[in-house]
Amino acid sequence: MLTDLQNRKLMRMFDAFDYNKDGLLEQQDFEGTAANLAKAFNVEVSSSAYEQLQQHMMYHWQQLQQAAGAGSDRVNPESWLRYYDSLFSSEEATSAYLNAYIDGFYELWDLVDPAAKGQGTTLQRFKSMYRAFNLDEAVGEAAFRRMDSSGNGVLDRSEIYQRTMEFYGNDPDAPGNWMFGPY
Ligand SMILES: [Ca+2]
Ligand SMILES: [Ca+2]
Repeated sequence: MLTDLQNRKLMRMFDAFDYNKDGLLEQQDFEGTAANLAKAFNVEVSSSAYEQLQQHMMYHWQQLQQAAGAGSDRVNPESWLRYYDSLFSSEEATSAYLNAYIDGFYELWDLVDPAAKGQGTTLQRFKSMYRAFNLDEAVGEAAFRRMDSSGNGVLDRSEIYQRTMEFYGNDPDAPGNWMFGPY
């Protein structure tokens, strides 16, 4: 059972992905977010990176659609929360999910921002991601500073893993709670 804290954070994430703000997740939200990511990172619309980015986001949508929406073309908040509740049924399941998620996240960085290949989650990249989600960049910077526990201006893989684990977890004071801003 998800706690109130987990529900609030997961709904922040839901809202970030709900590009057209109609309270449901659909394919067009993922297309819109892909287009926004491309814009935030100056990826040209006709490039192969753009096409890969669209495919990447479509893959995420299809995974979500199958798992949470039972094949429906819309995912509502209740299904979204139920999906995460079942994902976190065991520590092993959570860890397997997170590792795959973070691999995808790192591929995405290097796809949209090849100039900084292998640099992980820099402040600049994090702020651009916030912009792509139509979130306030200043809030993104504050969130990043909280989450960068080593203070070196980069969220490296172990920090991302830890912060993401915290985002899905249940510690009210964990810095990872800030992944998508105030909650
Ligand atoms: Ca939507
Ligand atoms: Ca760091």
